[in-house]
Amino acid sequence: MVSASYARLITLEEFIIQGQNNFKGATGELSQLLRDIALAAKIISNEVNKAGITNILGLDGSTNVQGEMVKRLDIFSNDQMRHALSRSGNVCMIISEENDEPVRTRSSQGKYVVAMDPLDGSSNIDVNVSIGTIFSVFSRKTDRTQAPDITDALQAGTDQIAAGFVLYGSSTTLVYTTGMGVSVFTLDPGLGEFFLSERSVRIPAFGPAYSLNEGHINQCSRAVQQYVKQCRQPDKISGRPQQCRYIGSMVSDVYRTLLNGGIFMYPETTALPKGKLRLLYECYPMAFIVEQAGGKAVDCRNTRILDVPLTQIHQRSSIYLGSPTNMDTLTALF
Ligand code: AHM
Ligand code: MG
Repeated sequence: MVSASYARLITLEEFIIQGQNNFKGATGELSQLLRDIALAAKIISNEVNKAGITNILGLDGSTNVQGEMVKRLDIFSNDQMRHALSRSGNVCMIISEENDEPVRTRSSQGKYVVAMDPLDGSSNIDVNVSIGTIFSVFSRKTDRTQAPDITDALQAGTDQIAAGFVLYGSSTTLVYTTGMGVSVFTLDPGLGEFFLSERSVRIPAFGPAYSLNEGHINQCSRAVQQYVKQCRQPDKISGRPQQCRYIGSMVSDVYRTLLNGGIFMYPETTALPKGKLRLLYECYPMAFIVEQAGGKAVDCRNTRILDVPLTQIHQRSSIYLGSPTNMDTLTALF
């Protein structure tokens, strides 16, 4: 992506500062938080890229040549994100897929709460499939003079002030929104610098693909079965059947949907009546990003994901997101 002229490229740092300058009353704390996340992303990216060679060297849980126990990458990513988020003192609480309970940082006066899936899709590492980090940022509800509590953790999707994900793929890509559009950055691994690759991403109004674990189709609702059946027929817009594209790694499937359009679904099934994905740190942030790009995101009741109430930090939800036209076709069947 980065070729002859670096001069015209905007670094993540520059972009964050520009955004901060355009926002009256900004204190710089959110900017610092985004920088901290970017730092953790670089460290995780570096480690993910070494995963294959680590396996060859026999470091996956066994003792390595330096005598250290190598942690699984998802634990490593959780630790890196936690360290990064604790650096600046701006985060008072972290909710992670890897931790049963919300974790209070040492900065009890910190202004923000971050929910995250530090390494989503990690079961795909062994087969070299793209994986990612998903995050969601909230302002705390409690007063800064007191310790954060569960009300800080259980916030509404519409309370998110920023959300994003990092995709560790053929390149490392950081996608985020602060509610003013979606921006994409690509890591130049040689320089260790994220450069702006796309600003104000818009999801195509219609896309030619549907994405779900079709192996579960017989366990899905009639609406989903009917939609998939429809996708297999030539559609009115392209005259061709839709493509089925499913990586099984949410960050990758959502990123493709964001850029190329289409629909991504993780429906409720008879085996998983509440769906599989987690509302707080998978569905909320992806829904925020997709909406900011002009798309839609709902659950199986056609409730906007950002309006689905959160009652438990690890709560699951069904999710359907993507291009408005594809989404309207699906939800008409609900
Ligand atoms: P994880 O958080 O344990 O990695 O699980 C989430 C992942 C998503 O990335 C992906 O969309 C989904 O699980 C795939 O599930 P399935 O294998 O059931 O299709
Ligand atoms: Mg996950």
